[in-house]
Amino acid sequence: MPGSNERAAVLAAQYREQGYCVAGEALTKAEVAALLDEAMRLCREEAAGLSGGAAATGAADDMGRFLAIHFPHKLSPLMRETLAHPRIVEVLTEAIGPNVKCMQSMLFIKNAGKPGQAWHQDEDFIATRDRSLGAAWIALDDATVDNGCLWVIPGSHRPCVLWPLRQHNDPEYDFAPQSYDFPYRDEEAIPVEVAAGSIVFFHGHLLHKSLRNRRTSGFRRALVNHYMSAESLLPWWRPGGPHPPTQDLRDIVMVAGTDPYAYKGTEDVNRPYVRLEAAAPAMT
Ligand SMILES: O=C(O)CCC(=O)C(=O)O
Repeated sequence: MPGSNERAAVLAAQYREQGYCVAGEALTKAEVAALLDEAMRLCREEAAGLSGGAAATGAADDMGRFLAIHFPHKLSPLMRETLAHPRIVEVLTEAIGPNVKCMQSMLFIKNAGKPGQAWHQDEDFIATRDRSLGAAWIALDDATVDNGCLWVIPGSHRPCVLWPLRQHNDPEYDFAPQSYDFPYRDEEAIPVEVAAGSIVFFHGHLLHKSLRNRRTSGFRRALVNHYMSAESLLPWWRPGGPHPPTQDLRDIVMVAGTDPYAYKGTEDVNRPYVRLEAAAPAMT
């Protein structure tokens, strides 16, 4: 068995080369079960009261009526702790650098029948100044082609080009805009099927998408956290702020190393909200 340094170095090399890598069995069954309990609690006790949540239709105890909850780490101490899970930090510090901050989490519920998200690159939505954005996508259920796993185009991060984005009407996907006019064919895309407890790491320029959950019952849940180098400022949208954003958003959580901008302090401005398949909140 490789040590954690060796294991992380191999994964980070894949991340750099292919734009993604998979850490299998990264969370224990008990850790996954605790996160699922917490996901259930958020859906039962918190989601309906969040922005976007009141519009959800369906039974009040049905977690499947929400497509996703954004910023769950602001509602759940366990999800906040998970931002800095050792299996995440060991890979990010190899792939991004020694000083890493997190600015976003998303809890995808994706019940049977719910849509996926069209081709996109995360740096379109969270622009870093040094192209250091990366995601840790934690599978809370086995993710397969038929329940809507991630699809990626390996190597598509390499040119570091952000391809054009447009709205779409494809019912396979939710409202989030779609990248188009990129020089890759659909045949180059591969599904990333993983077991619950695995973590898929992917680069902010990697083209990726997910399809509809085609099963007749059951969820495809994932907790997705976004990270970047703490050396880069984060000119990200803030509630009530200018468009395009000009300031350094300090609504961040350090997960490794030291923060060169610690003297600025931190802030708590982004509020958790619910994402439904058709509603269009300001961010994805
Ligand atoms: O999990 C999904 O369905 C989509 C996740 C995704 O595209 C992302 O986190 O950027």
